[in-house]
Amino acid sequence: MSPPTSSLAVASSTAPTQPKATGNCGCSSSSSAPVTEESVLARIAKHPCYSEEAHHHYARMHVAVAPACNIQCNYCNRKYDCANESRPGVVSELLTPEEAAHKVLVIAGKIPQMTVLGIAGPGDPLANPEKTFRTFELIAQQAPDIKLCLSTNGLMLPDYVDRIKQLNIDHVTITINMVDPEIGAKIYPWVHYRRRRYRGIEGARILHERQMEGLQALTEADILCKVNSVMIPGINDHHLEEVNRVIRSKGAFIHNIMPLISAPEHGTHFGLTGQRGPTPKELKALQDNCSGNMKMMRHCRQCRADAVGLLGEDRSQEFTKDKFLEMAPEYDLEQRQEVHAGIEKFKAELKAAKEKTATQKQKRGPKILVAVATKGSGIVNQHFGHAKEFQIFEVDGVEAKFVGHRKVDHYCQSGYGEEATLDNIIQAIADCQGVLASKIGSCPQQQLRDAGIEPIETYDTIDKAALSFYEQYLQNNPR
Ligand code: CLF
Ligand code: SF4
Repeated sequence: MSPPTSSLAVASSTAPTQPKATGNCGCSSSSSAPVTEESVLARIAKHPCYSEEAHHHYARMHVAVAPACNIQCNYCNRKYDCANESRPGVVSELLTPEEAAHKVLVIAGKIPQMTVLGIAGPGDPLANPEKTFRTFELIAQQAPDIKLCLSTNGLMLPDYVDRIKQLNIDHVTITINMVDPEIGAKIYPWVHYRRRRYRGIEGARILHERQMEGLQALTEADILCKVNSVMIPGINDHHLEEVNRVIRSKGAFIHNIMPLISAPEHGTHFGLTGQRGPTPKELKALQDNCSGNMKMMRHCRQCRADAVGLLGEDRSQEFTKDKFLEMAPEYDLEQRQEVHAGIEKFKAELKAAKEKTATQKQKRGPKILVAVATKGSGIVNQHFGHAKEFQIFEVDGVEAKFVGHRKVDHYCQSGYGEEATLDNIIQAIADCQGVLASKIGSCPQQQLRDAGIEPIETYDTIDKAALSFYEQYLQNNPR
């Protein structure tokens, strides 16, 4: 089995399980069509953020058309992109809606597996409504198969739900870090609303009320809503379980709890005052605690406001403004549909192979973690030394479940292995029992073994390779 194109990425299967939630008042959504699991699956099947499976195969892109913001978050420095959906310390080139549309049409031709256009900054898209909606309008007219996606802090959301619906924007993210304004006051120093600036609890209360109103309105309009929450130890880490319960009750589709990334050089309030982010273990524990309540996103890469490509890769530098303005738009609906059909066929083959393995192996054993070097398509297909991240799978003898990723500096620099980098990689995957890659040099192999991580060279589907490693691991380490 080979992936449909060499540049594609892959899949483990996490089906959405949420039927439409009922509102707080107990009444069900006012949407006329009942939301069946199948219809929701179809809506998210090509969205790499809403579907973990899709993120191995389909790409997204962002256009940075929205510079202004209407609130202040303590983890944001306004010189950079909105940290609600981006890594701090990243600056995107600002585009006009027309430039943005040109960029989308160029990339739709060059990366046909790009299925989603998101607007996520560099400020708040709904603090820049004309530029944001003009961009969406242009794309809807010229590239009708591209899904439209919007990310907002939620302050102005209730005013725009009708327009969002009209434009067929089916995916909206709200960043909700609290449902208690007292906690909110520790995250948001001020909120600018209807020409007035509100500080402290008063501002946080307005933001909270508007976020809840916006979420409820999205649910009633049958728009799939993802909620992002930034986990800030000592401030909202315990509170996020309550946030999770509330957003579920109001109909959010998926919850993405992201770690605070905080460093003094970012110049943010939290960075300068020494507020730490959570450890991977703390983040996973919170995600695990919330996962019984609703579908959790664990594959977010906190990308840039001008991100391009699969979630695990960043091709934005291939499409800087000076470059893409020189390129001709090559949007070709037929060619894109052919590529998508190839991806769907490959996904079906992967699924069948996975189901076959699962029926053969029915006894679940103790769980172990395995790190995987992959360029996508659900295959172990990357050299250990070239990996900029390792995907982490929890394996129990029956299935290999994606549970997160660890970013690393790649070990192989100009053809030579870097010792300090290898130490950092080993630290990043220290809780894994094995690492799977298409090639691993003899030197890193030895050091990985010394650290208790078994190196495995293979080129196979992740499921098959991980389950086969599991068997071997249990034979060598009987419990
Ligand atoms: Fe972009 Fe966000 Fe839409 Fe995705 S990103 S606007 S929902 S298309 Fe995705 Fe990036 Fe995480 Fe955002 S990985 S930061 S969740
Ligand atoms: Fe920064 Fe985004 Fe918060 Fe605005 S909403 S202050 S741009 S992180």
